[in-house]
Formats: sequence, C-alpha cells, structure tokens
Amino acid sequence: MKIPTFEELPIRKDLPADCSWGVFGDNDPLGCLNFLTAEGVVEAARLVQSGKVFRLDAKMGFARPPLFGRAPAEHRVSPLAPMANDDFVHFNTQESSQWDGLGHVGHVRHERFYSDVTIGEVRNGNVKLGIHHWKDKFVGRGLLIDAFAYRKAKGIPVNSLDRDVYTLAELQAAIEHQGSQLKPGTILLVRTGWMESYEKLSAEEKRALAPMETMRSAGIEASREIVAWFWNNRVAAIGTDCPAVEAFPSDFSDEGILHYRALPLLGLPLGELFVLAPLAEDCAGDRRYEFMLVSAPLHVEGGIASPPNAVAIK
Ligand code: UVW
Repeated sequence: MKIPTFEELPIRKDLPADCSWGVFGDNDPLGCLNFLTAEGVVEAARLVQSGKVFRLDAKMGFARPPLFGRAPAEHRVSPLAPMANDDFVHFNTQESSQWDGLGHVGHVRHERFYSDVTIGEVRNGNVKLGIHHWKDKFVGRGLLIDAFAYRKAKGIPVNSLDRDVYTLAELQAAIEHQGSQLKPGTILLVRTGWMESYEKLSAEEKRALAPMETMRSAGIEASREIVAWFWNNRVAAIGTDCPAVEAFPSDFSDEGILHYRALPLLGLPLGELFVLAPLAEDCAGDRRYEFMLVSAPLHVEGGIASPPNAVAIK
C-alpha cells in the first residue's frame, strides 16, 4: 500500500488540511496504528533479549487528586460466598496512565473526529472509533527517547513541573545521542521527567497542581513540523510520562495544539502519565533503547480511552 507523505495529505481536496482521513480507507478506526504490522510484531519479538519486563501503567489512583478535575477511582470488594470474593472497580479511563482514543478529542474548527466522525456518533455508542477496535493491534517495536536524560547530559535545565517544551530538534538530537534509530512502525515513548517530579511533591502541592487551571507540565513541541516528522517516519503512537503529551497549559481554542493535530487529523494515539523511569534506567544501563511493546487496551465496545495495560519487554 502506498502511503502518501505528509506533504501529500490530505488525499482529497474536500478534506481538512494535514489530515490522513481516507488513507487507510473510509471509516478507518486505527489511524497510525495501521503502521503496526504482523511483520513488525515478529521483528519486535526479536528485541527481547534480557527477559526484563517493565510495566508502563502507573497504579490506578496514583494521582491524588486525579489531574484536570477528573473523579477518583473507586474499588470495592464484594463478597460472593462465605469464602469467596469479587470486586468492583469504577474509574474514569483517564484518571491514571491512559491512551487517548480517537473519540476523545474532535477538531475545534472542523467539528469532526478522526475519519470525519461527528460528535453525535461518538456520544451515541462510538461504534466507529471505539477503543474496542484497538484490542489486538497495539503490539510492536517500542523506542524510548529519554529527552529528560538528554537535557541533563547536555546541561540544559529542565523544569518538568512548568510549561517547558521539548523541541523536535531536541528529540532528534536525543535519538542520535542514544545511538537509536526511528524505524517505520515504532511506538514512541518520550520521557520528560514529569512523573518523577510529581511524585516528589507534598500532598498539598499535588492538590494545588491538579486542577485544569493550575496544571503546569513539560511536554513535546506542538507544531506542523513535528507531526510531519511522526507521519513521514510512520510513528504508530506516542506515549509520554506527562499529563498531556504536549506542554501544558495548552489552549484548546488554538487549532495548532498537538491534541488536534494528532488525534482528529492524523489518528495518532497519544499516551499520558506513563511510568518510564525504570525503563529509562535499564536502557541507559545496556544502551538499548528499543524493545517489544505490548499494550492491550480495555475491550470496551465504544470506549473513549483506556489504561494502556502496557509492558515493555527487553
Ligand atoms: C489534556 O490535555 C487535558 O489531556 P487529556 O488528553 O488527558 O484530556
């Protein structure tokens, strides 16, 4: 299948600029996950050499209170028989680590989600873009860009708990610094250092940071150039250890933000609040920043988002 370059998008004149709609067929629910292939899974399995497994999800409920005003998770044990138990977990799929599904954010001006889907379609079952379409698609080569370590190595200050932007040039330089390569069909993980800084805050400081109005975070550049680079390199998804992938605050009335460029326009899954520090430490130790990544999102018909349920296997 011939994939157009970013500069050749959109594939029809009546479609929004910089969108990939129709490249993988009408009503495609996968977006850039289409760059993950069966051959890619076999190649990714060859990267498993030490047998070390790194869980990429934070514990449910790690953020107290949850960020952006989201509700806390509830867990209740329910007796089934005198010596048997069940339990219930009631949670917002974005209260901890998460993949933003393609029904999460629609474009502010075009008022459409990926594949030209309407808000009505998403809110009435989300049949076309539900997370269930990803149930067995999210496996392939992972590559960690340790942008945080790169900055430290170069003596560039980082303030993860402020609106500090990791530029495209820095991500590219970090890849070179690591001796890594960006290959087609890669799930990118980018470490900003946010999670570790957050963990060091006091309970009071966490409470003060959590609301939408006061949240501040480092993140990656939001630009046409960076999404062109992702698309032209066949990046399948991006997971980060910060709350919004892009630096926050970001202005949701600005159609240039990464949430619009990635989710509705390109169908590029965004992952937030991933645990990357233990993986980064291991990668620095053996200088191998690539691994097999296995993510099994919730099998929920019409789901909007999901904990990644992800492991990196080295
Ligand atoms: C924000 O930018 C608010 O992030 P999320 O994808 O969690 O909605």
